[in-house]
Amino acid sequence: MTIEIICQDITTLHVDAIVNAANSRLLSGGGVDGAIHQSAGPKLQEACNKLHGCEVGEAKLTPGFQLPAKWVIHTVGPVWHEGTRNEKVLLKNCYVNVFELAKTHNFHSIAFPAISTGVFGFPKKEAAIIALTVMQNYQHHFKKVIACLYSQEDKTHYEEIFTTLFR
Ligand code: AR6
Repeated sequence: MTIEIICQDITTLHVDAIVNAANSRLLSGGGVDGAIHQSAGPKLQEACNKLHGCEVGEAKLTPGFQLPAKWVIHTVGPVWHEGTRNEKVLLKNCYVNVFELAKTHNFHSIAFPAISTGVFGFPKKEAAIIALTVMQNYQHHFKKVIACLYSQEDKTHYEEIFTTLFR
């Protein structure tokens, strides 16, 4: 099985690329973004500053610097506004554009956090369905696709949704 669902700090993973749930200015924030910048060191922000921001749903690449991951793919998830602002399509675009970028660079292993489900308030179930559906569509291009959750509860939730979608 190419898709692995794990509960771990994404900054500890030895993969080709980890995905950052960033903001549109690519300025180090809180959550997983803050953790990634903290572990990568200040060169990550310098690299981000050269990218001229990132639109919601887009994906941009930097090195991982001091991270065990070689690369960071930054994407900006939508802020949840009760589903009134095309949030589901925008979240899908994040996963699709990250995978397309990863394919271009021939990455073999990639790990995603649950984009938009923290500060940005996207409902976890809907976000998991979108994430796992796109992962399923792209997994054959990769050796390993990791859904990296940050609590045991979120991991269990993902596993249940995976089972209902694909088994
Ligand atoms: N490893 C894996 N997952 C994590 C980690 C970690 N170290 N830390 C948090 N999570 P969030 P968003 C999970 O808020 O909702 C930032 O300020 C967390 O439990 O990081 O897309 C940015 O600069 C949650 O499930 O991202 C943006 O302004 C998931 O990561 C804004 O937050 C996403 O939560 C982006 O908000």
